[in-house]
Amino acid sequence: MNIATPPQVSTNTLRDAIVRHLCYSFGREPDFAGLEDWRMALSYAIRDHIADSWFRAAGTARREGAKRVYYLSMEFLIGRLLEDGIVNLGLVDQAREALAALGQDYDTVLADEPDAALGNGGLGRLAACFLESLSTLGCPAYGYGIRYEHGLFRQSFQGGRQIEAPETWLLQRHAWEFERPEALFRIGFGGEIEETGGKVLWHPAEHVDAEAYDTPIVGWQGKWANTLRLWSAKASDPFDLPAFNRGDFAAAAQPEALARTISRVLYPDDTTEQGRELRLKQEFFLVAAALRDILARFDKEHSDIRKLPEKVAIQLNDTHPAVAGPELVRILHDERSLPFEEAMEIARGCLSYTNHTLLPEALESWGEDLFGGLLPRHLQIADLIDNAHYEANPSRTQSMRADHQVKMGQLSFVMAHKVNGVSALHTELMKETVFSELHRLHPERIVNQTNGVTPRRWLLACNPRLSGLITETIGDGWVADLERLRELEPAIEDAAWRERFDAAKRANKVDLSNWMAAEQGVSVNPDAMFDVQIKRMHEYKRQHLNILETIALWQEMKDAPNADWTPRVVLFAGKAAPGYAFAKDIIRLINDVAAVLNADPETGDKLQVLFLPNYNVTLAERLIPAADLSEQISTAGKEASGTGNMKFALNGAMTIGTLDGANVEIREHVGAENFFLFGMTASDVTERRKVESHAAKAIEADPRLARALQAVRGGTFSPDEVDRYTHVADNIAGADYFLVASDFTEYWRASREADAAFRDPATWIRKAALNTARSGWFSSDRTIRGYMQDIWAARSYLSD
Ligand code: CBF
Repeated sequence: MNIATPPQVSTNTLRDAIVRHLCYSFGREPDFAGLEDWRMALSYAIRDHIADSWFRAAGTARREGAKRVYYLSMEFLIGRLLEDGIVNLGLVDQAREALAALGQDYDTVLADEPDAALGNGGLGRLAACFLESLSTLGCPAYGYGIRYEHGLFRQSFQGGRQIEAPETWLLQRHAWEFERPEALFRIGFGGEIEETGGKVLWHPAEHVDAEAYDTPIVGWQGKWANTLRLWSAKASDPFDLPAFNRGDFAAAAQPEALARTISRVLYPDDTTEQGRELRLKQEFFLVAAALRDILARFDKEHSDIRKLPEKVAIQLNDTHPAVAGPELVRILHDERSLPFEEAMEIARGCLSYTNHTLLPEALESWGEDLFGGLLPRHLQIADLIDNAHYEANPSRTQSMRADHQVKMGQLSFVMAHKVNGVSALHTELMKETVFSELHRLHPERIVNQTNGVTPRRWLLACNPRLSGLITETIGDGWVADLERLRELEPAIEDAAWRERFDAAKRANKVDLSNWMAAEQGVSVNPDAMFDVQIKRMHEYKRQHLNILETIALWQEMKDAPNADWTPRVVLFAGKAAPGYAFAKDIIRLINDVAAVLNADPETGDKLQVLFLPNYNVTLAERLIPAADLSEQISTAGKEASGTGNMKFALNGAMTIGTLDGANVEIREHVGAENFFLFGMTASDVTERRKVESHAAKAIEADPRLARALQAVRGGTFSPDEVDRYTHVADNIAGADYFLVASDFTEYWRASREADAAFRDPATWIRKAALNTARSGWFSSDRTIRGYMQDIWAARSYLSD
């Protein structure tokens, strides 16, 4: 049993450690050190303490022969790690003072760290929150992913248009990883299958090496640290010497360059066949390396492979690592000689799968030619799994092998002992739609685990003013037990306390305004309502609904400029997939609208719009504490959960939202009266789509909507190219699959309710504070406990 206490580190000890690392790890005398040197030296000084808890945790897990949880994910959106480490070790004051003693500013040094964007959105950030909670709870775990050289692209705007540039986080020095050249696995692709003497052997045609890089992830108070192990691709035969000696230097370097392609970029463009093949290669690369590693660890500690499910829980984060099913069966059957049925049972005992979306285009499926070409034995095994599964069931409407495809959602379902959705609504929809037939066959398999967020990063660290007030009011027990925020409720009834809550929010808004003035050159009014929509750009998330409503508001303001309007600053941030033209057009439209509205002398002081470029974890940490209104306006049934919605509520923003994903549960927790609800439910959406010309009818019924759309169509925001947005207006007025028009009127109504509530500060602050007090259930600690109990049968190794 691990009875750890947080490290007791004085300012002087930390200062000396910083100087020692500066001199002896980086060869720099303090007088000649630059910002990056200071950041690295501080990181190493902090990392030493993290490593202590990491060694202790690993030792405990080994000694106890603990069951390990393995979280396989193509994305880990970890962001910056230095502040996380400092906060979790309880060393904020010491670090600040130690740097000050050395003539350095704490915030400046922390801001030098690159934001590791090894993910795309919610699913990747969730994986990062989960790792931190697994450590906080003392559950032995590994995250397995890919060490992409280039994470999600860097976004900028030119003439309002999104421009993508490669993300280069590894060009700056990275303090956290340990290279593990000894943890190297050879991964095969393609080739032939040989059947001899009742055995099947796979002879891959091509090989690439996977090398591990480990990053320790420390939990609250440094009591435990788990490992994020990222794989980097290297050539198995790095250098073609004969080619080099012939003078063909390009050919000599080719094996290395080709191999490295696998871990070069997150989400290669998969509109080409080569791009799709690379993506499947990445997925298999991750899975094969992780399984080899897992089995090597198991073999060191245990001798009977049949015990695998007792010691190993493997979570598939979405379908991306789904090929783990066939690969584990292949290893157990072909390499370890277990009967096929038994290999399947053991694999299923280890594997579980989280579904993060029901959008058909996001549920991966691979053509059998591509799949079989790259993984010939796995295609055979997929067929065997499919046959075995459906032997008793003649209907195959949801088979994983149909239309010459391998369907990864169905494959994951069949190979998992538990399948979970990420919010109550989403889980029910999984049962009713994509997995209905499989659910009928295995009614016990689908369970719900509503997402959560780590309160260490998403309240304690990112919002020191509010978290300071909370700790002063109820003590610091909430950090590890977030439901204790409920103890704030009596204080919320005290006007003086509410004023302090409001002062914290206002100071955050002033900070954000100053930052936006410095970085974007736009001054905004910190007393206006900060209305924020930050997330990936997607039609189902309906950023276009938000901007249409903003246009309609502007038009009404111009009709009556002297009326008592609630001033608003409408903030957007988010990246569009490079190949998603419509989403990119929405970005441009928002930027064009911003240019017109912000320059309007009649309304510019009441309504401003700003699209902040390059949305990432760090920007979210800056925006969320300053938000008044959180926009969660997806078409009902489309957002599996959302996690931004939880972060906003926790930081005292009110939600305007639909009954979608975790919004439903947020509203139940914070109270219907503290949430601006609008729009159709998931079943209304299905019905509405059946109504002929539903969009045209909605537009006809709402002159505001008609006028806003006319402005978009008529070039009000694109005078240099009048028909630039005709197709956007046509889309909304036409098929309108995401029901922007049909939800507009209700959205407008809810938005005006928000305006009215904001004009009454006493009421607003109370409601906002109740959002904080009642969001404790949305801690990822609660979610992870749910997985440990209902899915992994894993336990904590901390004493309390
Ligand atoms: O479950 C985490 C998040 O995953 C997504 O981002 C995804 O990638 N499918 C969903 O869209 C979110 O709703 C969900 O919160």
